[in-house]
Amino acid sequence: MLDTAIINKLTDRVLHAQDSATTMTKLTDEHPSMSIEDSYAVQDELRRRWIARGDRCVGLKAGLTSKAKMQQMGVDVPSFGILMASFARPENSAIDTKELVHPRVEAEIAFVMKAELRGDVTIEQVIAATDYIIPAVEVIDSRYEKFKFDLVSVIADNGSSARYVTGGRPRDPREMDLRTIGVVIEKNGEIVALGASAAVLNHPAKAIVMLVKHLAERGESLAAGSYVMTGGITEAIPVSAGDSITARFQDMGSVSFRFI
Ligand code: OOG
Ligand code: MG
Repeated sequence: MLDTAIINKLTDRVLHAQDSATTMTKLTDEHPSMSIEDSYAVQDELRRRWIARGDRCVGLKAGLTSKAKMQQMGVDVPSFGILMASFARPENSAIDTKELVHPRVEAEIAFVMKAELRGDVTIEQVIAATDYIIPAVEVIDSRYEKFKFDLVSVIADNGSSARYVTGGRPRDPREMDLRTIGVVIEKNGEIVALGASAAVLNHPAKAIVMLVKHLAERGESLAAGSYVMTGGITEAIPVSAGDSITARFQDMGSVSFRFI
């Protein structure tokens, strides 16, 4: 385990890259012995700093949960990250690319929890603890050059998290087949990616089963009221200023916004 002084120094570096929309070299280049545990320690310190700035933690994200994403990024283990209130943008808003390095968009199913989950839970328990599910688009923006990283480095960069937009229609997960929700992403009116929700670990609630297990290993639980993004269903789509994005979710409406 890296010592606290090094974790703090690495957090400075990540925060600087995120705040200034600049790239950094992979943290593992300088610290080849860095572990996944160290990366989650950097996330803890990032959260502490964001809260000290007046931000609020609204939930968590799972990433690298679909084959399309794992293949695109060359990583085969899910990652988890923190979602702060300041990352959220309203539907139909304009997202400023000057604040980002090389953004990409991902269509995801988000869960809003109504009961706490802790330890080893089943998909059925996740669904019972869910208030509603809702369409979401995550804007990821790796702070690593050329969007290239390893699992340890990407976790320390909070899973490339940058912005997210939630919208469409909230649905009761007990009224839907969560494996067969069709999703298309349109960029400037053209379909650029499509898939179905089972792409995420055969069932998007499985991402929450894994998240809760990860939290338990760290002595934490998933709090009631948490907003959780379960991971991109398709590969992520690069975007630039001028692009309009609409993600359409079967029986759940759509989420639209643009980049300036
Ligand atoms: C890591 C984050 C992946 C997802 O939904 O799979 C992620 C990355 O690809 O940069 O958020
Ligand atoms: Mg994502």
